[in-house]
Amino acid sequence: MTHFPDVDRVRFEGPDTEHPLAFRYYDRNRVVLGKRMEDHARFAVCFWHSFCWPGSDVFGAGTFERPWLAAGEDALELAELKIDAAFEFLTKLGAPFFCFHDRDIAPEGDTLRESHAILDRLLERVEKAMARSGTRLLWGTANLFSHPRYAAGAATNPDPEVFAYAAAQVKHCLEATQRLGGANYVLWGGREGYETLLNTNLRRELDQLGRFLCLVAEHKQKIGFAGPLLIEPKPFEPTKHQYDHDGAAVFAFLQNYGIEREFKLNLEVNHATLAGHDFQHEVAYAMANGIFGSIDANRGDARLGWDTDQFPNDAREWALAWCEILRGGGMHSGGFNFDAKLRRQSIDATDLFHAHIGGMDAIARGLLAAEAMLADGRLQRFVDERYAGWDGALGREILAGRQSLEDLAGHVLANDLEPHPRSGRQEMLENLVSRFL
Ligand code: XLS
Ligand code: NI
Ligand code: NI
Repeated sequence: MTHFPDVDRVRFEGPDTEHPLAFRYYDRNRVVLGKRMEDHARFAVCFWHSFCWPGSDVFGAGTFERPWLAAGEDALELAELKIDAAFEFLTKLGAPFFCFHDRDIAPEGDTLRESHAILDRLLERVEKAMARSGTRLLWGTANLFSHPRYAAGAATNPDPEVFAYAAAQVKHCLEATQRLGGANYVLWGGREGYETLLNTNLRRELDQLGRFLCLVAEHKQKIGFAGPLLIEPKPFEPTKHQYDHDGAAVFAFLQNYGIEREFKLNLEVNHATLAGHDFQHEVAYAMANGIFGSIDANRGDARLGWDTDQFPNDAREWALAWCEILRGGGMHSGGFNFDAKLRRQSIDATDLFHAHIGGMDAIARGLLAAEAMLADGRLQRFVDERYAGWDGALGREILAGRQSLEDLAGHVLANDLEPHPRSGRQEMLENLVSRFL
């Protein structure tokens, strides 16, 4: 049985092809800076938006007709159908990875024990599909935000019984991720935040979240899960104020609880936008602090202030992000997860292909541009020269801590020194970037 009869395996045909369902830039075996494109980008398809979300929004019902989302059918049979459809899609698209929440794969049972059992059983089907297709798991995560029990948060809930329930769910999902050979495990603080301080004890909630993350790190060590734990920052939505605001806030939080070496970041483009940052900033900040982990590659809309989860299409943005990634040493265990939704009117199953192909091509094109920019070297040289003074005698003395405020005052006053401003050349540099696109 096929769920995508209109599409065969998606192939690379180059920039000039007229075929709408072919790659123009993503050529998985092309070697870029000593590595195959596939191993650089490590693309992943997500279960939740692509196979669980029916095309609903706050004003209206689902618009997609997907056999595996049919209402009133046997929930387990539908779950199996969904797994089959997802792996047919992954195989035809040629994406090497997928990502899932526990609840994307398995419907919730009447008790947690039952939910665990349903998930374990369905994972057997997932394991077989992975073996058959050669698809790997980029990361797993527990859904700690959809069920009404989590309305007031999971770890940051005022009720410790909810904390315990969330802990049990994460324990099971981390172990399931390990069972599937997952490369990372993600924690997105879905409702770890608040709506109003009128009913919130912020100090307590921060300590609860810190304790929760310590427990997850301890369990990871205990079971020997090999990949990194990743936190996905987001400033708001669903709560008005999420604690994991952005990369810098998460890093400070982790340091406060002494666990900054236990976690890295899963950076989402749309979340960076919501936090008021360029995505490139979030990547650079994470790289600078040794906490870069992985990427959720969905973009927002410049005028809409929410997580529109659109597929990426801006190669320039990706070229700049790739420069930071490549300079920082590459993706390691991370990858590019399409945590992205079709638009609600894109109702055909084939639209899933158009969306992912476009996203993979935009990111691949960005990679090729970044390769050329790095090989050219002018951008890097400009920055290096701009800071060259810090490699000179004065700069090194300051950074080594051998200059007090008095020393520095003496240095300037003794010779009446006046520094000479130099142009930052922003427009020239922007023009230079354009030449590579
Ligand atoms: C929501 C988040 C979510 C996480 C996984 O905005 O992006 O999809 O990636 O729980
Ligand atoms: Ni995400
Ligand atoms: Ni998001």
